[in-house]
Amino acid sequence: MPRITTLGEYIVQNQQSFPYAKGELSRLLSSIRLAAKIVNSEINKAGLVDEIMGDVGTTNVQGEDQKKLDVYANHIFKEAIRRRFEVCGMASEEEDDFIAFDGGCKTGNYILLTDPLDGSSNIDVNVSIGTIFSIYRRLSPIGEFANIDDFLQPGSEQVAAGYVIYGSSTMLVFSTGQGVNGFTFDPSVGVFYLSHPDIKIPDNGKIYSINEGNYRAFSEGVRQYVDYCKESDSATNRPYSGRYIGSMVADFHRNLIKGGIYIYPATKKNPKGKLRLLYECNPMAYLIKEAGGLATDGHRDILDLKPSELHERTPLFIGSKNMVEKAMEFLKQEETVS
Ligand code: AHM
Ligand code: MG
Repeated sequence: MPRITTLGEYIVQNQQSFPYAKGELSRLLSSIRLAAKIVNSEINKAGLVDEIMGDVGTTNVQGEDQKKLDVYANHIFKEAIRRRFEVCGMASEEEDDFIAFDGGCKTGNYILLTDPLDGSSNIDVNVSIGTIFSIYRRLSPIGEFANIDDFLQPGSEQVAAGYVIYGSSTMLVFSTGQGVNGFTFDPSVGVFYLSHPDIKIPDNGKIYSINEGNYRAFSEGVRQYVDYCKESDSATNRPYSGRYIGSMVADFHRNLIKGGIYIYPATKKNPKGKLRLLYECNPMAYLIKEAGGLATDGHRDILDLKPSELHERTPLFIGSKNMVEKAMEFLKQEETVS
């Protein structure tokens, strides 16, 4: 019988191999675990209670309607990390500006960026949603308040990243730079168990995930790649299957396990795409790299992009290595033609 490992045991067993290995990152991961459990419990009730469903009546800084659970998840993650003092500052999709924690500024060596509830348009229809997080070492001196430079680091500087998927099972999937591990939550005992050790994404997959309703607004190269996915070719297992949930965490998670590509490209209306570099693309790019896959903006490695603002967006091509490389070939041809 295989040995069962809980997330708590995993953190204790592996903390010596975590970057900087002083126990701080372990405590921070424990805070995320706690917040994930609380948010999970609330999400599971979403269909029952009108009070926690629907819009809260406000918009976030990017003009999107905020759902009640968006705001709730943001609050829970913020409070879970604020109270532990490992984190000196946090930025979130749901906050206009970054937050510098008073307590954490004296002791916290880390900063955290998060999309507390990604795919939130799916909340009201009982479809999987997720929390995404990204962790860096601070650049500002300890004792001072966190500043914007702490948050505008390239993704290559991340020391850990992960997501929680609230799906048919709830899972916490994360990496501290030594591969990707997935933990499944058993709600009857309130414990995450290591269910998916050392996840590797296949180099080739059979799934493409893109909002094809925007087809006419894509560039010529992206359109040609989508057409390529639909062509018949037994040598490359085409046509691929189109799968698009509209929750990046869920689309990403499926493709990570089965192999596939997720694309949110530039469109005529949104020349920088839709997804946010700092708390959506960078953490997923960090995970995919650790799992043996690839993440680019169509031309450059996502992890090499130097952010210039907190809520900046970027096109994203992420997933199985060979599929992402193929998509990039089409974008390159488009450049040489134009
Ligand atoms: P959100 O953070 O406001 O939920 O937006 C991000 C989501 C992704 O999870 C998803 O893949 C994408 O937006 C869907 O967008 P669209 O409806 O334009 O295809
Ligand atoms: Mg999001």
